[in-house]
Amino acid sequence: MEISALQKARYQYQPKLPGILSGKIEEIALSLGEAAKSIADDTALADLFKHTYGKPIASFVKGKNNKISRPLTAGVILSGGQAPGGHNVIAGLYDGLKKGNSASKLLGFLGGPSGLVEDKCLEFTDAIIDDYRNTGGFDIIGSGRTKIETPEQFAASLETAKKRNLDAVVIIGGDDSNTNAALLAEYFTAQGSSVQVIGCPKTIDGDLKNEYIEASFGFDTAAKTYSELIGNIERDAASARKYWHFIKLMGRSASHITLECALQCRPNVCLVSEEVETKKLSMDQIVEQICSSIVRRAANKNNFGVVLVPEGLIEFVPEMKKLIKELNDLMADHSDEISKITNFIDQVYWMDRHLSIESSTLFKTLPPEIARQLLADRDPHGNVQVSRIETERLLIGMVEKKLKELKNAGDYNGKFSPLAHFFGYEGRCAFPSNFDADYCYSLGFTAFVLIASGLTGYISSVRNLTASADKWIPGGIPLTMMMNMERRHGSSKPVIKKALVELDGKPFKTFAGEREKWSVETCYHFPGAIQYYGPPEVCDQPTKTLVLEHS
Ligand code: FBP
Repeated sequence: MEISALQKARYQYQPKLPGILSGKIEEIALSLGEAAKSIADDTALADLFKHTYGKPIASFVKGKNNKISRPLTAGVILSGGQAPGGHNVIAGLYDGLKKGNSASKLLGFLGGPSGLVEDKCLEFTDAIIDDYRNTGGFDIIGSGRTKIETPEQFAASLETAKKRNLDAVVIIGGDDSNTNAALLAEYFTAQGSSVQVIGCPKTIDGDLKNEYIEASFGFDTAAKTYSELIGNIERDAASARKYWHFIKLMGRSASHITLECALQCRPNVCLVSEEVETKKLSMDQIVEQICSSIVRRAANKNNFGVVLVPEGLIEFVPEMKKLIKELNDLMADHSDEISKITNFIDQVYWMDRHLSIESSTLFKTLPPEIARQLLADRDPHGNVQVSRIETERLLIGMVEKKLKELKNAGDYNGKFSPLAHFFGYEGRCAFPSNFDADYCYSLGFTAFVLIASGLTGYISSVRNLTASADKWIPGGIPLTMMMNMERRHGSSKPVIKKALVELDGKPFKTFAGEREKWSVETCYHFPGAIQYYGPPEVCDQPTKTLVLEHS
C-alpha cells in the first residue's frame, strides 16, 4: 500500500518518554502510597468493590524490580469514539512488554469490548505495530461501544481471558469504559482469577480528568485540529466580510473543546453549556446574547463574525433538557409502540399526546428537522445523540427571526448571511500531535509497568504534563478512587465522575475576562496547522486549557 510522505516520516518518530521509563527496565521499581478513598460515597463503593476498593496510589522509583522481566500475555481493547493517539498507546504497551521480555505477547481484541466477550482477536507483531506508529485512527483493531454489563458478558470475558492465558486486559476508553474496567477488575478478582485489568484515559471530549488524570488523550490533537479550521474560517470571514459562521464543535456534554478553541481563536461569540445550565439561560436569552454581538458589530459595519456552539448545548438549556428527558423516557418506555409509527407527522401527534404541556408546546415550535433529529435513535445508554442535532441551524433560524424584529423596531441595520458548520469527525483521527504521540506512548508503557508490577483495577496515569516529557510523572491510580454513585436509569450506579467545565476554573475565567472585547472587535487568532517538525515552542506545546489549569 502506498503511503503519504508524512505518514512515512511519522513511522520514524520516536515518542518521548518520562525519564524514569526511558532507562533500564529492571530499574523501574514500584512504590505504593497510602490506601486511597473514593471522591465520594466511600461506604457504598467499598461495599460494591469488596476486592479492589481502597488500594494505594502507585508511583515508580529507581530501584530493583525482579518481576518486570517475566514473560506476560496481555490483551488490549479500544473502546468508544476514536481519539488521536490510540495506536501509540498500543505501541507503548507493546514495546514495554517486549522490552520486559521478548517472549511476551500482546493480543488486540477486535471491534471494542465485544471482541473480548466474543473472543475475537489478533496477535500483534512488529510488522503490524510498525504500520501504525504515530498515526491517527483506531483502525489497527477497531473500536466499539458495547458495554460489558450482563452476568453472561462478564463470564464470557473471563472465559476468553482464561482461554487466551491472559495476565492482563488493558481497556483504552472514556469515563464509561473505565468504569467498566473497574467492574471487570472486581469481577475477575472476586472469581478468584489473577487476570489484571488496567484502564487508559481516552476521549477527545476532555471530560475524563481530575487531580491525577491531567488530560484524556486525543483532546490536544482534536482541539488543535478544530482550532486550525476555525482560524482559517475567521480569516476568511475577515477577508470576505459578508458571512456569520455558526460552528458546532464535538465534545458531547462537556464544553472543554469549544472553550479551548475559543482560547486559541478568539471568536466573537462562544457559548459554554455549563454556563448556560448554571445561569439557567433559555434559548431566547442565548439568541439575545448572539444578536447583541451581531447588532454591535453591524453598527461598526462588520457584518461578519464567528460563533462557537458546543455539541451538547441543547441538553443544558433548561426547557430543552426537560423536553429531551421526557422524550428519552417515552422512547424507552414505549419503544415497541413508537417503532411501529413510521410517519413523522404521526410521531409528532403521538408525542403531543404524551408529553407535558410545556414540553409539547416547545416541541411543536421547533423546526421540523430539529424535531425529527430529537426523535432519532438513542445511543446504547438511552441518550439522544447530540452530534446528530443541528443546534447551529436551530440557532441560526432563531437569530434570523430575532434580527427581523430588531430591524422592524429600528434597532438593527445590518446584513446577516449565516453559514453553518459542524466540526467533529474531522478531528478524531488526525495524526496525533507530538504531545498526544508522546503522552499516549507513555500511557501505554506505564500500563505495561503496572501490569508487570501485578496491579489490577488501576488507570494508567502520566502527570506533570506542562513540563517537558522527560519530567512527566508516570504511575497508577486506583479506578475506584475516581468514582462516586450517580442515578442512572432510575437506580444508583458506581461511575467515574465526568469533569465538566468549571466556571471558577482558570480556562473559563480567562475566556470570560476577554469575551466582551471579542464580541464587538475583531480579535481573531490563527493557530494554523499542527506542526510535527520544528522548534518545541511550535511543535510540543500543550493546550491552553492544560497550561491554565496548571499555572
Ligand atoms: P467517547 O466519549 O467515546 O470518547 O466519544 C466521543 C465522541 O466523539 C463525542 O464527542 C461525540 O458526541 C460522540 O463521540 C459521537 O459518537 P459516534 O462516534 O458514535 O458518532
